[in-house]
Amino acid sequence: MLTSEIVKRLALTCGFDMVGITTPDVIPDDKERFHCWIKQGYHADMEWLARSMDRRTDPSMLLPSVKSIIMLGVNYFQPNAEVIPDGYGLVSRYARGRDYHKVIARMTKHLIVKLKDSLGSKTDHDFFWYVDYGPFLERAYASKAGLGFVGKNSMLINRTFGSWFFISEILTSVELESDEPYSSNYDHCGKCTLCVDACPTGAILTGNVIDSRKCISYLTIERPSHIPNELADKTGSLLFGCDICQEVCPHNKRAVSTRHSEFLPSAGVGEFLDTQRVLDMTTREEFLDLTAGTPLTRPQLAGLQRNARIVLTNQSNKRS
Ligand code: B12
Repeated sequence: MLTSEIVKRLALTCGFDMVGITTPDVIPDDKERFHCWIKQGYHADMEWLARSMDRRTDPSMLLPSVKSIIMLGVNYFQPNAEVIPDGYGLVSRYARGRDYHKVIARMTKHLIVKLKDSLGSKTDHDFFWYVDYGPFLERAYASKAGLGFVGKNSMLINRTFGSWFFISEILTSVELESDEPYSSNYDHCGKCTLCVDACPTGAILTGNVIDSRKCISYLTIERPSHIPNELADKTGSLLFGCDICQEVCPHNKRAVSTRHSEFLPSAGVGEFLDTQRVLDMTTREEFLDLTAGTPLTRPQLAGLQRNARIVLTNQSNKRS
């Protein structure tokens, strides 16, 4: 027999830092919030988000036999160096080491093997997993499974780890005891507006909502085209991704460094990249030599070079 207690013990032994269990019902408030977000155009060019609206808000469309969802968290926090050297661009923390999709996929598959072992080799129970890219509202279900609450910056914030953690999930036909959700009628941010005030482009809106069209993370990672000057001017030395709304968050004062060496700068591209080195690359091979197996493949060479040019311009404007 597989109990919630066994699932949690196995998840921790597989390297997960957080685990919570919840039921797979549609969450009407989150469905509504997601639909409004798309209707407002806050998803920018990420059309794939609008294409999967029904599946994204109803887990039974992903796995018809689903009875429980195991929500998992992996801490990736690491401190920053004091200063960014001139001519270098900053890589956000989540992207400095190996690609978390790959690292966490491995951990999640390992956990499923252990869960199946506990049920016996002849089990006909279903297990289905995602990390990030599946049509699944990860923060909504993770909050329902007790992993954290949604802050004004829309990050899921955990009492122990703050918001510096990745989320993945296993949908299963096994019926498990659920955890208590984080209370949604208590406002954990209170009157604090540090993240809203610190966002250089004003991307954090009322109602714990991000307008991706202005979010530096979107602009430097997902946006396929030119970044308008009025936004590019505000991205400073940020070459890939943005951590500003998490860095200023008081809940992140308690952050503890990750125990996963795969996410450390030494395992990937590092904390800073020499912008000239990025601009000097001419072939896909050179680009992959630098970025293969890391999240930096996402914007491709042209996108990374666009960001590097913006960093150089911003640094030179700052000097003059
Ligand atoms: C699209 C996307 C983006 C977009 C849009 C971000 C956004 N805020 O929506 C962009 C490219 C901008 C982005 C940026 C980042 N992302 Co991103 N992204 C996603 C993705 C694929 C979908 C998010 C989504 O559906 N957004 C639409 C909005 C409406 O949904 P939502 O933010 O999940 O919010 C829901 C709930 O939180 C809830 N909710 C909202 N407000 C409230 C208020 C209350 C009171 C309650 C109870 C609930 C509630 O309702 C919403 C709708 O159901 C998820 C993975 C996934 N499959 O979910 C990762 C994900 C959210 N990203 C993640 C990360 C790490 C980042 C970055 C930190 C990366 C970086 N350093 O640059 C930034 C952070 C920017 C930010 N402040 O959100 C992590 C977040 C982990 C965490 N602890 O929260 C995720 C979960 C990926 C993962 N598997 O780990 N991302």
